[in-house]
Amino acid sequence: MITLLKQSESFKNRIAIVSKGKSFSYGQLLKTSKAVAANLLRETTDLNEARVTFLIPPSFEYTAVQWGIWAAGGIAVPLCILHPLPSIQYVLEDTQARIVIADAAYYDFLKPLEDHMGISVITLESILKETIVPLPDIDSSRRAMILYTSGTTSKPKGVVTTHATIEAQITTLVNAWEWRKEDHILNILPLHHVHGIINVLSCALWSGACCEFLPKFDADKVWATIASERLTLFMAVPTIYYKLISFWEELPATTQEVYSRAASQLRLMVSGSAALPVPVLEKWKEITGQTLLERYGMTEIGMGLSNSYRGERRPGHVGLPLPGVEMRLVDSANRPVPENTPGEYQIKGLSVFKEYWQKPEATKKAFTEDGWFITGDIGMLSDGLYKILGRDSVDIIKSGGYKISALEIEDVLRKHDMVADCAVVGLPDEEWGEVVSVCLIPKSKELDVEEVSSWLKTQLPAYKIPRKYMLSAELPRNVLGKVTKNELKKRWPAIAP
Ligand code: MCA
Ligand code: AMP
Repeated sequence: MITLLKQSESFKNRIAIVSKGKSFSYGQLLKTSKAVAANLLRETTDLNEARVTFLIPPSFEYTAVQWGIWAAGGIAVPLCILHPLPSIQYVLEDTQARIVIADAAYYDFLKPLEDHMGISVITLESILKETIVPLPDIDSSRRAMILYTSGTTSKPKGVVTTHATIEAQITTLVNAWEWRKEDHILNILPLHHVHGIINVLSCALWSGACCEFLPKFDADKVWATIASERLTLFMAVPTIYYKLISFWEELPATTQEVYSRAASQLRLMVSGSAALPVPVLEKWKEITGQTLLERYGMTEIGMGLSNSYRGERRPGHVGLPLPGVEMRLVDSANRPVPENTPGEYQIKGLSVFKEYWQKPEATKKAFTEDGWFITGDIGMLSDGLYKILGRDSVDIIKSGGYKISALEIEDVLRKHDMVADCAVVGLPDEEWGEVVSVCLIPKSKELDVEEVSSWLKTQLPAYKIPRKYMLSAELPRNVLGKVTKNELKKRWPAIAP
């Protein structure tokens, strides 16, 4: 049995999960996961890295299915509950999964894929049925999970981690942030990305702590949970802290006082997945007394750099490499750069991913010849701590903590009858970090932005839909004919309607 499951035997009577108003012990989680594994195995003794996709909101059932897939020797592929069918279908095709386990809420949505793709849509109910079979021994070098992340190619790539990678990603955080079994964390993040899956859920379960789920972020419910004073930890993206501050500011003074006092009791509040604006850090400190711990990570590496749990947390900085993470800052010839000089972060260590799923060329390109993972993030060492200055590619946008490829949105938009060409950029935004924005070159005068936007929503999830539109007769280009997106970003306020 993999370590995460094995060691939870010693917490059998502790509460592992609070979900939909019910508490579930580690004993119940293990038992249900084993039933999932048994139902998946049927006549076989080991799934042998078969990809098992699942579309289940954050919950006890999500966790039991994830653990069950691992216990049966499969590769867990969590699907995003916000994705429209074409995005889901892409993941199913790319992983060549034969089955998708669906929460009842998504069963009808997925069912047409059975005829269309020959995939089996399995109900949660049937997979949770009590059964026992012997479970296979899983070596930690085996593939465990595929998470999809956007990059500098149009389509998202599947990031493959092994059980050993996941274990390294978890243990470095458990040690650095001093997780303990008495901890209680609220998860409000989606569970198809590292932040929610590793930093919140898996670190809690590794430690014998309790993870409580809100199926979706809701500022009112988050503040009410903080006010209950049962939380010891909270982790979120900067947009969520921004939204919590906005909500707090609208409350009556007496409620503000109660909420602020309760928030000051937590032992740690962490921000990550995107740059934490200093005004957000300062405002959060003013209303809660908490200095947010900012850290830096990536789907391919787990967490890389972190401010200190016990020492200094410097605004605008991401701290130092976590234990077990080797990091260097280099110039374009891969030579280390001195302090106060911008360079690119490159990472080595046990927490680095194995490969992009069935993309050997992309995997090779992602590493230097001597095995450093090339992050594409630019930063600098300044007075003993590292900071992030930006990315080397204008085609990658971070909005609400989601990484979005401009090229993917452009490719979809170019399929629309009314669009001759387009360029997608991220424009700076206080709340979202960046907002997806598009300059459209119409095919004819009739281009209707509303119609294009509605159609796009059938193709892409809401967080990838442009919020700002501009129509133009042409795109700015350099002498080689390449669109100059930085120029477009600069021009935007002047030429947008
Ligand atoms: C939603 N809306 C947006 C965006 N997303 N508007 C502009 N930009 C966006 N990106 C709009 C919706 O269309 C809607 O508008 C309104 O906001 C509310 O939508 P809803 O989906 O309900 O938004 P929300 O629930 O408030 O979502 C905000 C959120 C969410 C909770 C911050 O974006 C989120 O969960 N982000 C976290 C993503 C994450 O986990 N990333 C980690 C990646 P209208 O009302 O007009 O319809 S892992 C990672 O990055 C690495 C490893 C790391 O370092 O952690
Ligand atoms: P993802 O591919 O969704 O895992 O996103 C990883 C990217 O998020 C990194 O490559 C960074 O660009 C960005 N990121 C994560 N944490 C931070 C941070 N604290 N500050 C700035 N950018 C961050």
